Amino acid sequence: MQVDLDYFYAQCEEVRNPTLKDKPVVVCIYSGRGGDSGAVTTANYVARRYGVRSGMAIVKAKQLLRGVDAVFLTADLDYYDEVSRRVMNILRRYADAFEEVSVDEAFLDVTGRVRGDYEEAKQLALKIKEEIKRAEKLTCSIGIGPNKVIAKIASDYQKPDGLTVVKPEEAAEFIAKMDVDKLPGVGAKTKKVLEEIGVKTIGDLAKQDPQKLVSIFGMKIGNYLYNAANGRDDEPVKERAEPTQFSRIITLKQDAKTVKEVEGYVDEICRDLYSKVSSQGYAFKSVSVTCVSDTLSTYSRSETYEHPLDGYDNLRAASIALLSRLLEEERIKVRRVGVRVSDLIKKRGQKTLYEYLTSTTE
Ligand code: TTP
Ligand code: CA
Repeated sequence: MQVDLDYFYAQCEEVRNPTLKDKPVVVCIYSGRGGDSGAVTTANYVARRYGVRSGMAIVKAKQLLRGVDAVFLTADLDYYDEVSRRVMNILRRYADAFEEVSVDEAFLDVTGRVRGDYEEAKQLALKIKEEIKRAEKLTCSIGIGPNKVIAKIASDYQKPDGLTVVKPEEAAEFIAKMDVDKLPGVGAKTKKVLEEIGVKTIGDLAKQDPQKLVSIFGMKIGNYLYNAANGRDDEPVKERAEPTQFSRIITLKQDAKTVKEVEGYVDEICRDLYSKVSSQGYAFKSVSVTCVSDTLSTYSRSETYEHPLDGYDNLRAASIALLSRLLEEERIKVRRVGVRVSDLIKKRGQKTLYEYLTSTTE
């Protein structure tokens, strides 16, 4: 089951101020550069009818809503986090295994408690929706399916306040007519490559020769695409007790195009991240750098190393190398830059470098 809260930030705002409900509500992050510089995080469905979307410039949203009695609010991320934590605590109780995906999305493995029965799963989903409504006054959309890919697509299928149940035998047909980018993990780039080989819908993708997909995308992604398009996916719902990553992102004082201009920010982020990661006793094998452009598109580059990295200098060097690659390949104006370390390795006590490497490569 996937549970996804509807128009989350904006709905949180409606909850604490119900008089907003019938008006277009737009939740913004202002860039701090004065005026209306900044972006829309999300909007309620009333505002969406006017064309307002996540990621849009605030100025654009104001144009779309000119002459309308609309409400523009500054995002209150602490408040949304607090609501999120309470909702997640409710959801967790309904799951055999629980995976929090983002602030407003989670996977619940309910197979055991409904004994694999889809009707029972549906009743459980209705109960969950009711409880979230009663406790937090929030609506959500739930998708139920035989695996995470189908559940995710199903939760997006009817929104807001939706409930979509897809049985195993219906899975492939349910997704076949959808555009290929409805498949989780298929972004603009993959979509373009697929278009070049004549794939527009998920059904087109399902009919491809899996070998051909592997030759284009590599083993892991090629196989994923082929199986997922056929409604198959065996990724488990993963509990995340231990942290899986550490990250930080900051907004530049001025949009920038070169590594030199962004370098100082990366230093600051790496220093901060490294102190967090090392104080909690982790080393890491993957580093990723993300840039958000002036048009609010997100670009990332990441690298996974054979042996764990440790040390501020190494983190900084890896981040700068990724940033250089990104800025060379994408000619963008950078508005925000972030670094993430993941594939964390718990360091047990003080080990020599040798012990360390052998303990993590067995
Ligand atoms: P989403 O689940 O993508 O969107 P949503 O909950 O606003 O709307 P929907 O009803 O379609 O599910 O994102 C969850 C929250 O994350 C969203 O409320 C605000 C935040 N967000 C951003 O800050 N920037 C973005 O570009 C997006 C897509 C979301
Ligand atoms: Ca949502």
